[in-house]
Amino acid sequence: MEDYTAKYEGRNAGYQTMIYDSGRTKESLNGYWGYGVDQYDTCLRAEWYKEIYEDEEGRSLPVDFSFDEWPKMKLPCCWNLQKEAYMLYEGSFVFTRKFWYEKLAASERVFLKIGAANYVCRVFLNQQYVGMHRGGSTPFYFEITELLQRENRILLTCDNTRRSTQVPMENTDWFNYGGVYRDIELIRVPKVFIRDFHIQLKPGNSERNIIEAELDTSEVLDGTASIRIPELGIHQELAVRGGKGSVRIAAQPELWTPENPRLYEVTVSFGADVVCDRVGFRTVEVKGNSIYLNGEPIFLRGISCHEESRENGKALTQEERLENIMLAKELGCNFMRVAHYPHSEHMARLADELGILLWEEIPVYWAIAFTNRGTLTDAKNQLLELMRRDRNRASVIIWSIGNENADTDARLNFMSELAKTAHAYDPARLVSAACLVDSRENKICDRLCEYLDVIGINEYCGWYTPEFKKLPQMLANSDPDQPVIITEFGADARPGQRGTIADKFSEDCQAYIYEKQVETLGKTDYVKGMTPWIFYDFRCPRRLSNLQDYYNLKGLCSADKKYKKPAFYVLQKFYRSKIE
Ligand code: GCB
Repeated sequence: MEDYTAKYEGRNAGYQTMIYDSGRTKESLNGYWGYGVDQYDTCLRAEWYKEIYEDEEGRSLPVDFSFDEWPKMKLPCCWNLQKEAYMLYEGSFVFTRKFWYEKLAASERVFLKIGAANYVCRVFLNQQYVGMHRGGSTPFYFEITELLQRENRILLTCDNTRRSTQVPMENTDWFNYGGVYRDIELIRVPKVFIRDFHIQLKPGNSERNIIEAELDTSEVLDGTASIRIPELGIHQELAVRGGKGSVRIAAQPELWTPENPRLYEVTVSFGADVVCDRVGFRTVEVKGNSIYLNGEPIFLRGISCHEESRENGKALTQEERLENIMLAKELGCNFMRVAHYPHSEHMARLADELGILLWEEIPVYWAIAFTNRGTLTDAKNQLLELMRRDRNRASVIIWSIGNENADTDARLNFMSELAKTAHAYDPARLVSAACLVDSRENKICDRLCEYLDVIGINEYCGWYTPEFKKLPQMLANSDPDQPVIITEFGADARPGQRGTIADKFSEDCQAYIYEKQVETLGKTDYVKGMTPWIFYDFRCPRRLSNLQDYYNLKGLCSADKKYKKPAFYVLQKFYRSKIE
């Protein structure tokens, strides 16, 4: 039982090692990879990646792997859905393939990007350990320039074991899919390249006529970058000093809104490097109990959503994402809470294109190891990776630092630090968390609120809290200083199951609870939005009744999204009434 992982603990990819990749050409390593189910982590223990087939004297040695003859799996995917035998497997898989590399420019540098792998992923290239990443839902990058040859063997170990110190910890109310489930890509950049770029409408500027941009280069040097936004007639120079530069540009962009999701092509160049992005300009702020988008008060007509489909688990196709947004629009939404962990970056890009505001969240869920420093480092890193990935997305207006965490001292220390981190990194967006109601006082009273711009509240009056009247009482008892979004309410309903309003798991009971909820919440001034739980039914290992059959049935739609339950129409009617 030697500590076989110790030698693989260094070289962690994190938010600091991310590179700006928007508009860059990417060479896909998706496709068929050989794989082995490595339940005992023998690849790491026995260093398979070194591919030692002979001893020093040339005598052949027995090996326990067959990299080139292994069965193949098409990555990215969730392994659980590739074979029945892998459905409930939690542990390590080894993935490997070969690829060719042709150097195109003498000084080019090459990065490997993995969009997401759940949860610990280690990367090996040509018999060398490259590095590791922790966190199941954010992208990570490694520079591999020095290790590349003409023919390359890449090997990934991916371990989705649930652990008490991880983020999330062992116990969640969703399925723990395993796999390398987002794109795997190579990115070539010039020797000196744009490492990071951020652009936005200056917050707090009531005229909305100043665009701010900042840029980091890969080396500490001086030079001049240029920013072009042709549709605004902008061609602006930006002075780089010591690898950093920022600029303010007078401009009058058409503002991005859900109704008019106007995006502008932005091209940035520095030396031989060019990146580009499609960016919307808008402001979001809070004053008193209200939320303002571009200076106009807004009610957030939302819905919560997991990143899941019946066929593909978390590895959604672009069509499935599009379907989700279109269905949310049909419901009358202008807002989605993409819970409880970062969804794919393609989701935020689509939301930008199609006009849906987003609440993005990290999986600081329930009682994680709040006293563990390593856990805080991990959570902070996931938060910063998410923010760095999506901070040019106009659709994203709220960063959520967690969900349903009991108000203890340890949690307050942990999460207030996350809130401060989020505010410091991105002062232009709102920071929130989905908080619990103080059940003893039956009111909104959470010490974390002081650190938040918007208070998220999960309440299940009519469902887990059987007495519905507790909801109006709770709302009357509360006097929050900030706007409140009811981030969860809901009830389970098995698709097609009819009954009385008192019959749990019937559509009638669910629809009735929705009616009572929207009626009550709609009358409460400081409630400035809601994201009921949840869009469609989802796989959940905690739901073992015969009716549930391992699904959480709080969806407004069935898991395949083909069927809308009556509660869908209740919410739709309410949202329509909100569009004045
Ligand atoms: C909650 C959690 C959510 C669960 C939901 C439920 O409060 O935030 O993750 O799935 O309740 O259905 O119980």
